[in-house]
Amino acid sequence: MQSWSSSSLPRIPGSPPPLRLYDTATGEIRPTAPSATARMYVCGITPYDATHLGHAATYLAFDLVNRVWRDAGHDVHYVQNVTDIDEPLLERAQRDQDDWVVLGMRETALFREDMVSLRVLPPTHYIGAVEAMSEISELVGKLLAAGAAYRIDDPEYPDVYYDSSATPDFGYESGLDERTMRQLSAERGGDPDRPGKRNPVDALLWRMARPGEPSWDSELGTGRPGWHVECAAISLNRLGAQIDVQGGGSDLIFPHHEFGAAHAEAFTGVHPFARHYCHAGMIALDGEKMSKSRGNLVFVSRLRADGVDPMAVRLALLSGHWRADRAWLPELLEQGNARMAAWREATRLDAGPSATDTVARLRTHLADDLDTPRALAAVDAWAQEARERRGRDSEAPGLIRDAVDALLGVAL
Ligand code: 5CA
Ligand code: ZN
Repeated sequence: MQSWSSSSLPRIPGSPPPLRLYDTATGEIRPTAPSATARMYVCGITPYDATHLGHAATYLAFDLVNRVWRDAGHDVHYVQNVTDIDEPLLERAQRDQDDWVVLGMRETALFREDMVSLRVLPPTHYIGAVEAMSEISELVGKLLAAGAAYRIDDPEYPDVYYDSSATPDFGYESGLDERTMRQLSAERGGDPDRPGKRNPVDALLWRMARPGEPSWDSELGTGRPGWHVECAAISLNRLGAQIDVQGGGSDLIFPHHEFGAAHAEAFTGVHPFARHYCHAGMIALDGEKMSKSRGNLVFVSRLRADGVDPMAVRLALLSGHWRADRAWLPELLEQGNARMAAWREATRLDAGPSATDTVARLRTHLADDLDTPRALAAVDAWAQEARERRGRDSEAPGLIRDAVDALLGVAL
């Protein structure tokens, strides 16, 4: 699929400390240690509705990872998928008498526009499940051949499932007990109660064609893939057996990322699949997680249509910590607007206080598990002094503007 266009990335003098991030699997904040090329896979949207502020917050968090690595001189090989065939997409298309392909393309196009407006750097590869169909079925075939998968004993629909006992340490990513796994599996697209599975949580790899459902020919029989194996195949084939960061929202910790990792590890034998499993907190509206299925949504495209500056949206979302579950409130947007105006005014002055310390603090806070509240406060302090006409450094406003652009993705 077509990715989206990139905004420029000014180079900032000096160098940042290594990026440390919280890893769900170990429960620790640990340094990332990418080689010259950092590898990141971030789960993309299921395009059955427009991008809401929860999605945007998650993609912004990983955009900062991308920016901090680039600031440290790494190339970033970044892959993102589009789940352009899945149950929710088919259900919505049916509800609205829409064609699922057209629905997916329309919402994906809108997502790209939202990402461009928010200045999210584009992935190197932006891949739809449909266009990756043959590589996905190939991986399922290999997992079957390796004995990591099995066909369920159902003469009508002998679907293929992943055997959770195929890797010795299944469960290491989420660290959940069996009961919780089973519960989350039922809530998040799994089918723990289906008879004939070796383990109730075992995840679907290949669903044989049902009447009226879209399907694809493959050596496994005509059908369509399960959700987790899509991301495993798309990632493995572009980023190799081990990645630096697997990203997504915390609703993907289980089963999605647990199974994605297990599929990849069962195939490659390389452990861990991701050196960091990183999960953004959930954005809530009116006390509940913002979600397409609940319908309590604030759309990025709606805000744009209402004339809201996307940079204020960006600042509003970055004002909270990326891992914290947090509420979206209209006040956040007001604060984002005020901050943007203050920073714009300060960086348009002829001179200001020296920017060296502020840039160093900005880098230090971002490297510390993306501590954006403190990073924003560092820029606030500089902007305040500049507006009080303290300091005579004529280079400083330009340097702050460049640093805010490169590191926070905010164009002033
Ligand atoms: N297509 C799959 C991933 S392969 C999927 O989860 N799609 S999604 O459209 O439902 O979500 C896209 C991304 O936004 C995921 O990383 C998800 O964890 C994140 N997300 C969804 N809702 C929220 C929310 N309320 N707050 C923060 N992030 C969210
Ligand atoms: Zn995914």
